[in-house]
Amino acid sequence: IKLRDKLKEALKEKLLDVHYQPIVDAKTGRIRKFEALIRWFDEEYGMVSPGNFIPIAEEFGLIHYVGQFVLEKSCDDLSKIHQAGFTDVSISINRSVNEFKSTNNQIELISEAIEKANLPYNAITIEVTESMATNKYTWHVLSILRSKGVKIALDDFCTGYSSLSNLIDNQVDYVKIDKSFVDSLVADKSKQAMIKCLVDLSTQLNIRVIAEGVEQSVQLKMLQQYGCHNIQGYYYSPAKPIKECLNMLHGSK
Ligand code: G
Ligand code: G
Ligand code: NA
Repeated sequence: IKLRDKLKEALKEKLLDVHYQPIVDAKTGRIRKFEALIRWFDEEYGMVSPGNFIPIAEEFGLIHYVGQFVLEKSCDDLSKIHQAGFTDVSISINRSVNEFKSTNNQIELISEAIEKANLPYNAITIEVTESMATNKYTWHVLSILRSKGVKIALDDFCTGYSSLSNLIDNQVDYVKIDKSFVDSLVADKSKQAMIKCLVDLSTQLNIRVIAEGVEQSVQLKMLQQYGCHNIQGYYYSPAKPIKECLNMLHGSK
């Protein structure tokens, strides 16, 4: 309850921030995208992890405000990146299932934010978890956004009961391999075979594969060898404030 009130206050006082983690081209190491990750620094609790407060925001009806804040800040910061000349860089935004209620019009809100920032629709990717893939209304909304040019990423793939039909039946542009899977890759031959297969299938379906949580060069080499398209992880960088992201872009030109 206390955390809920603090979150309300943080939203009101604009104490939340968004950091961005680079997603690079596996072959060239160049930055292709950034994932927007919300950050909250509280005087009393210090850094509060979104893993802790997103569920609270969901439970107490605050997720909509969190989502809108991240959306507007991300569009704003991406237009700074484009103005700096990096017009082929895009941003990925996380959305949770409760944000796709018919009462809060995601199509309108997302379209408005993109147009207000003067961005092309394809500069924004919406990340949804695989567990949301079975929600019909969510996919209805996502397919309309996709028809306008917004990209869709299936997050946390290869956790729990992943189904390839989620890739085939739903129209997605990216699939993100979860960190837990990447962690066990080097030691596990069957997982290596699975990644290879997933990359081949995705490539045929015109879907790009993003490996998450890559920390070691041995993991990177293996993923490169299997043809994985994009890499995200501490090997390159954790999420950083926009100013540092601009520096990173200037440095990797
Ligand atoms: O940022 P961190 O690295 O701690 O993220 C923890 C979890 O919180 C991730 O699984 C991520 O998907 C989720 N998360 C981070 N930012 C957002 C956000 O803006 N909206 C939603 N719905 N989830 C987020
Ligand atoms: O599930 P989602 O993609 O939203 O998760 C993103 C989360 O993973 C964030 O909390 C982010 O900080 C974290 N993360 C990203 N790369 C790495 C990494 O290489 N190592 C670790 N430990 N966490 C990572
Ligand atoms: Na994500």
